[in-house]
Amino acid sequence: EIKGLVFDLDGVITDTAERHYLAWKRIAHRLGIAIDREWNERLKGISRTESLGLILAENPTLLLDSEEKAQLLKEKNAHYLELIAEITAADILPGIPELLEEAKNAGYRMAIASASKNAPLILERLGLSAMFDAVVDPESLKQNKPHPEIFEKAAQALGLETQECIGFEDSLAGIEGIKRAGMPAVAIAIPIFAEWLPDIEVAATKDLKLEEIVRKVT
Ligand code: B16
Ligand code: MG
Repeated sequence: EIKGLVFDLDGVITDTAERHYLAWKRIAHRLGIAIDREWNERLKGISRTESLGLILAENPTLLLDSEEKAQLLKEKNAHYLELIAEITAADILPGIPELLEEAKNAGYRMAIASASKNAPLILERLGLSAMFDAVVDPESLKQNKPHPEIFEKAAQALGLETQECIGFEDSLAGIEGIKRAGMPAVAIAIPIFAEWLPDIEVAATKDLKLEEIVRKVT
């Protein structure tokens, strides 16, 4: 029986994925590396440090020391914080407020499993902090997505088995993590799949229908 819902944040609850992309694009551009939206798919759900690693790998002749890398990480986050400075409840993705409300009323426990260290701040700005019973601290993880740890911890924080939860993700790394955790997975707006397939696919958050999703995975 499904008793819990575990949500990714960026790209699922709110469109911060686009802002992460814009912030990274600026950093990449400065390094003479061109990235586009399609290339950016691989950064979704990936930690800040690992994201920089993937960008730098695009130009192996660039050799940066750890101080320079730390500086770039700082700049990326500063730029990202600028881009999210003005977000409000109006930036919650279409259909999400209704979905969360319906789930809450139906008694589902809900958690956030986001790789973002900015997740608590963003939830606060969206006015959604009280909606969730748990927010996994990404700093507490030994392994990042696509490892299942973050989803296992989310279920644990809700006092549930992973099989009792449904995971919602907009990233390939996230879908893999959810499936490896033993949870049914709902993919939102993911253009291509690799090895791990979701149980349900929707083109956009507005297409998420809670009852239908729960019915399909049980
Ligand atoms: P931060 P999610 C992830 O959040 C983003 O998808 C990814 O693009 C970002 O680099 C990562 O969080 C780390 O974010 O720099 O704010 O700590 O999709 O797992 O909610
Ligand atoms: Mg995401």
